[in-house]
Amino acid sequence: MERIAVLCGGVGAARFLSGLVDVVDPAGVTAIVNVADDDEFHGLHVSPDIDTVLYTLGGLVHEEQGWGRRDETFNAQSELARLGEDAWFRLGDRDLAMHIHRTRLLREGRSLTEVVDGVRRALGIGATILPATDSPQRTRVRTDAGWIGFQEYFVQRRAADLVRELRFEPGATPTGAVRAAIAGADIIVIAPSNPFVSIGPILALTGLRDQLQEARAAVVAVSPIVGGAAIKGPAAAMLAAFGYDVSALGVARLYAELADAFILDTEDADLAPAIAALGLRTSVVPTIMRDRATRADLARATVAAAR
Ligand code: FO1
Repeated sequence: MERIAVLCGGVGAARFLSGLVDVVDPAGVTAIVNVADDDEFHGLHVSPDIDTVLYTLGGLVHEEQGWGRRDETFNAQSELARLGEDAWFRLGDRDLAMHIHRTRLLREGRSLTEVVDGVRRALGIGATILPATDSPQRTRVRTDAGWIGFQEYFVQRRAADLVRELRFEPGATPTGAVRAAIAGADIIVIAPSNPFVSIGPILALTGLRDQLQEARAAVVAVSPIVGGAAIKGPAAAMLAAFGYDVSALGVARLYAELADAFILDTEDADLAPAIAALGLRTSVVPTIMRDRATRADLARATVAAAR
């Protein structure tokens, strides 16, 4: 059984993982998931990227939206708003059960790693799902309105501000389980997630970048940018704001030191020579994950690129 560790953000990574567990033994797959998007709402600990991965692999996700539960209702949220609570971060009734459960266990002293593993088992998921860290590591975003929290930037202000600077709570360390997954992996994948706010916090964990560089496994990165646009979210705007090409080549430059191979979309085939010139093996394949078949094809191409 091949052991595959995948560095993950939310929606793009979750869709990628759903294809991966279709084509390899899920028991060999470990998702290492960003937690710098985590925040507290109504006194509850919310872990958006972790939950997106859990709901997707558990078959519970709202497919079109990419996050949250399908068949969701928002009765509790309406009542909270009636009581004067902030309601800009929409928490559904089914989703709330997850946050209540997680918050209770964290308050009782369990680690996020333990909590997520319990949920994974309850949802019948075969792959291992690891928070990248059990330390607090929240992203702060500097905009012209000053420093704000990630969800304030992303959801409340609809990612409309120009991002001047990003900071992750310092001192966060990868868990022992994350370090072991990277050390033991045959293949390491950087999922098609935002390089700055999803993969960036994982790479910022103490010692993690060095561990990846020293890993015996091939590292394969999948571009989240197709035809100069992000499939979802503010990755394109952030590439521009930080002075990178808004293209798969811009992403490849960010990962050139870490990765051995790079997967880009057929639409961007003309960028392959420039990416190869960075020292990366390139694979040009369809990367837009429309349905189960295209997700599985992308996963197969990614595994093949590692060999
Ligand atoms: N994204 C939104 O755009 N609006 C929301 O109201 C919202 C609520 C929400 C609740 C729980 C959850 O797990 C995720 C939620 N998201 C929402 C998505 C999420 O915050 C972002 O997609 C990620 O943080 C970016 O990876």
